[in-house]
Amino acid sequence: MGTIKTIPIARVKNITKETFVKEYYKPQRPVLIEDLTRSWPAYEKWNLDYIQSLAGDQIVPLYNNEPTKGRKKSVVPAKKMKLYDYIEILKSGPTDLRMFFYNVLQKMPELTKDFSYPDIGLPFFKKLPVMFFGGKGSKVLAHYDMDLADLLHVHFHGEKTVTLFRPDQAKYLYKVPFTVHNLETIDMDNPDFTKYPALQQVEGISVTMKHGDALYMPSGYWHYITYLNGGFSITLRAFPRHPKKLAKLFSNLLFMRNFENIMRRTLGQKWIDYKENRVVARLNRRYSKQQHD
Ligand SMILES: O=C(O)CCC(=O)C(=O)O
Repeated sequence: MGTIKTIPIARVKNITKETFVKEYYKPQRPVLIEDLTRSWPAYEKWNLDYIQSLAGDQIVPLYNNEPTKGRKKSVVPAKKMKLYDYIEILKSGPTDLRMFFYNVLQKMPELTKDFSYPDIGLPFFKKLPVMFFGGKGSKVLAHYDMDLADLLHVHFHGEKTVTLFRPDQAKYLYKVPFTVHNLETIDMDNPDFTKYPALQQVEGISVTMKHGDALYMPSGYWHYITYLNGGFSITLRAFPRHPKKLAKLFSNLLFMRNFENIMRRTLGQKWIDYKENRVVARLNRRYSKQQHD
């Protein structure tokens, strides 16, 4: 067992649009902006009680850390329950139940009054603010967002640690082919370097987010997340404009997930095992060759 190598993230306050674009957006460097949301009504209002009071009756899909097996689709909810009941679980202690990509405009449009899109040079797509919820101890698998958006991710109520990886670090992360995530058997908080030695080479950037902190994650950056206690986040996204990235975005959205689901439906667990064994063999072979060169 071991620990992933990380350096702390850059942190700023009072950042201007010019500085953000020059120092972070253009060079695609992540940064934590500590005071960006202080003027949002959400900074005072948003907590788990408030969300419960607004939308507690909604039935929501919840996901856990169990890998989906066999012929099931790659993303299927573990449970469904009332949002009120789920938030009670979040308040009461450890759980691996998470909710993700909860569409604010469709599900809780009232919340749009409580935040604004900051004028920092990111061309925000205002039709898709989405929320994420997690309980103490829940973990988000290392992945990058398949739409390759630049992300502004703001956390509320509790604390969570986020570890980011530049896109060029993917070669050490045991990415599963035809997905955007790494192997579900890897615990990035306590990785097994005997089974997955290439993880010793990866370099991450780490941050603990507190209520109201805004994290800029550049396009294609990998991230894995551990909730330290129950809380929730909102992600605002800006789509890429470069033709090469747009082509990748469309291939990811139109082709990759459909292909993966067709292969799972037809070959089931054999397909999953084949891909996973292949990626482990390939990365471990390369790692051991590098050690002997
Ligand atoms: O915070 C989470 O639960 C997941 C966030 C995430 O993966 C994202 O915003 O892309």
